[in-house]
Amino acid sequence: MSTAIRTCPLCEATCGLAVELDGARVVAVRPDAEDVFSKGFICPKGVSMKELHEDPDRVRVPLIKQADGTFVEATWDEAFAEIDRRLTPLLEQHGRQAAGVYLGNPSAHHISAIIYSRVLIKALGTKNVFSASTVDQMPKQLAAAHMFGSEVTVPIPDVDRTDLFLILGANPLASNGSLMTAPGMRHRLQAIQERGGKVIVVDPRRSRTAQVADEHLFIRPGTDALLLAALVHTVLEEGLTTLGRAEQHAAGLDELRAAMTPFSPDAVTGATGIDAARIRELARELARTPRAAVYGRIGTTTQRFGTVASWLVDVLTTITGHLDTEGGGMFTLPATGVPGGPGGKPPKVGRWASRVRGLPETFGELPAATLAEEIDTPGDDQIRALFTIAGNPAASLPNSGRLTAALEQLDLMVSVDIYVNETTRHADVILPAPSAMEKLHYDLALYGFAVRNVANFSPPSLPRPEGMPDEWETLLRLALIAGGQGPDGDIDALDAFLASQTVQRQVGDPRSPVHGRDPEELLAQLAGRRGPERMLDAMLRGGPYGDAYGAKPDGLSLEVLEANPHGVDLGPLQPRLADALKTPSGKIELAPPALLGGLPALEAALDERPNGGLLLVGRRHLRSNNSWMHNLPVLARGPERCTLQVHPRDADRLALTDGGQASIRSRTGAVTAPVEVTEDVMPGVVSLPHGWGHDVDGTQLRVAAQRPGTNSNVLADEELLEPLSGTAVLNGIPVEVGPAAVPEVAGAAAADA
Ligand SMILES: Nc1nc2c(c(=O)[nH]1)N[C@H]1C(S)=C(S)[C@@H](COP(=O)(O)OP(=O)(O)OC[C@H]3O[C@@H](n4cnc5c(=O)[nH]c(N)nc54)[C@H](O)[C@@H]3O)O[C@H]1N2
Ligand SMILES: Nc1nc2c(c(=O)[nH]1)N[C@H]1C(S)=C(S)[C@@H](COP(=O)(O)OP(=O)(O)OC[C@H]3O[C@@H](n4cnc5c(=O)[nH]c(N)nc54)[C@H](O)[C@@H]3O)O[C@H]1N2
Ligand code: SF4
Ligand SMILES: [Mo]
Repeated sequence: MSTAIRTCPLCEATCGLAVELDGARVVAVRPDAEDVFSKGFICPKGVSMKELHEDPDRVRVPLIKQADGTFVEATWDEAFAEIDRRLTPLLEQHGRQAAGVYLGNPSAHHISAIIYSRVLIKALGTKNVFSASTVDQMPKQLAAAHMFGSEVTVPIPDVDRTDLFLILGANPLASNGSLMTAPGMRHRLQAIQERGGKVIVVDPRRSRTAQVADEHLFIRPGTDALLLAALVHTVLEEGLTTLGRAEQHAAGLDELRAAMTPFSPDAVTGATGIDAARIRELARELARTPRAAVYGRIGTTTQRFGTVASWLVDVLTTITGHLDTEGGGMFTLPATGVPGGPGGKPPKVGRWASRVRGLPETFGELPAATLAEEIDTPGDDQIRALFTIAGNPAASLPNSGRLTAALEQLDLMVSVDIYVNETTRHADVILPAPSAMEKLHYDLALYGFAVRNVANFSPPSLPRPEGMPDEWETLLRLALIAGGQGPDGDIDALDAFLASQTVQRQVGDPRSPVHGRDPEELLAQLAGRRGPERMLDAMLRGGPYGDAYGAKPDGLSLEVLEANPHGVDLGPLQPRLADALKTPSGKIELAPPALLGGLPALEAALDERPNGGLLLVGRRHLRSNNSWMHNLPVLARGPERCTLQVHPRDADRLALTDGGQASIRSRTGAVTAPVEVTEDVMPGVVSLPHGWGHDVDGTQLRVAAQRPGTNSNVLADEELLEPLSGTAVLNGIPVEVGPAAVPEVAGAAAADA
């Protein structure tokens, strides 16, 4: 028996796991009590890592689709040869834009995918790049880029030191936090209350987090930007503005004041459903509490005013004196961070547009909601070959019906994935990744959004099965094929080139601690490592806590992390505004013109009133993970989770009964779902979780298929986009609901359509 210590890769909380092993068999997964960050917290999904590793449905060898539509097992060489045989002539004939890529959520959690899918994209040379970002956090990144100069400079709520925590559209007790890496949110929220502080939740549902909060305010879906504007308005109007550390850095306060004029608390109360006096008092509370943090997540980003709402969250933080201060919104300094300072460029947006709808690119990506039309609309540069990497777009993107049909139309589809699911069943070749237990892990992205500065590296806990390449090797092989070097290209040469590029960048950066050093000397110090290990070592050693390749012997390197399996705590967040700011002006832009452009539409929303129609919102459950962990018995058991929550008043009005079936209809489709009558949703709002609908043909998800649920993205409309960031409106979808006549059949038909 032995114990392997590793970080859970399943959500953003980065909990420490202790994996008990008997040889190569996983006996159990327990919390790592000594983890410097999670300190023994884990959730049921962490425990399910054992079942995930053992899941007989998990794909372990490459699969190639036959002419009759069935998959057969293939060797890795056969699989890569097949991809080369089909991709290379396709790109020659139709050009580089004929390839598309969708990067799914787990690819943000795995260092291999973060680093090496970029290499594949570059090798493909396509602008048709899509990811989960535009059904998720893109508005926050866009707002941050305009205000602070970089899409990763997002203020993180300093939960461990705050005394007033205003949460909008997030349910960290179910999601375990997002763009706020903080394992054990329940304890952290409790600690706020124990030190006399307060948690306030704004949500159209009384979520688990709302239930433990000191106050919960129901808000009409999609109106957070109005509420936030009224809070900003009040602070400015009542002379409560304090900039604190932002004082010498803030620009645009006058423009902001002028822009906020229409949004008084009295003006927004009718549309938001929140009492004007409460809005005024909340603004005062935020302004007078020395340590207060404002945080908005999915409910404020995947909605019609996502970017304006995200901007106003950070504006509110700034003008109440809480930016860059303890207990407020602070900037994490991750161990792999790059030096900041002046010399910023404007946000990289709008450099190209999508082919069909002409929607602008944001940070190198097109709106994921346009993927279907880019495949199904004939013409030059139509997507004919699609790569999905750790993504299940058929379940996760709006208008699943249309996207599902589009996937069938592709000339070639390659999926790097571990299941045959709603998406990968359409693939021509499925290339599996090793089990999470067989991979190294470092949260390259998420440690940049953590509530403490931490670093934790996990080596593989188990060896990979014979012949199974690591995920980064698969991605590099695909890149070599895409670059025209055939299925047997030299991965190691490409890998060495990438490492040398990284080191060149470090020595060429005047702000780097290794500026001007000899790149060969640095590379020699990385010798003996390959792939993501070498890249990570380079980033750590050239990073803000690094050993500067030997120049600072006490500094971090991968070796130091290897010697500290429970992680290295680099301390609480520190003020670092001047260093973090990267705008061209060197200022915090409180009123960037691009974001002001979102205000006329917001002003028009002031006149909206509930009209008897229903708005659909989503929700998450602790035992579910987006579209893909429903095949694990330990998580799947318990009550039905894919239910339509309806307020009793609406249930009465619509003749819906608890436990009965409802039919839910939008512009794009119709599904049925079991009804859960509950006062936990506000009248006029219904809630259905996403990521379900496992009853389609051709998947290999035996456990999930037993209780498939219904795919809420049949209802989400690919035409409803937040205009500034191209993010899909997944919350606040107009729907019609009634009792279902023929329950099962209607749901299956719509999801399959
Ligand atoms: N209606 C509605 N839709 C939503 C949302 C919502 O709130 N409402 N949320 C949106 C959000 S925030 C997100 S992030 C997206 C997520 O949507 P996706 O980007 O589609 O990600 P997941 O649903 O998590 O699916 C993960 C995929 O990765 C595979 N996978 C798991 N582990 C690995 C691995 O180690 N390697 C590889 N190669 N593959 C792996 C799984 O089998 C699965 O196919 O959904 C979005 N869609
Ligand atoms: N257990 C579990 N954990 C997860 C995931 C999962 O699927 N399951 N997914 C992961 C991913 S990919 C992400 S991005 C994060 C997301 O993390 P969170 O943002 O915390 O996501 P949710 O739990 O969906 O909480 C969103 C809340 O917004 C509310 N809401 C809906 N519309 C509105 C609105 O218009 N205004 C306001 N104010 N609120 C609204 C919903 O009722 C819901 O309570 O979670 C991650 N963690
Ligand atoms: S909270 Fe997230 S990181 Fe922690 S154990 Fe659960 S799934 Fe894993
Ligand atoms: Mo997400």
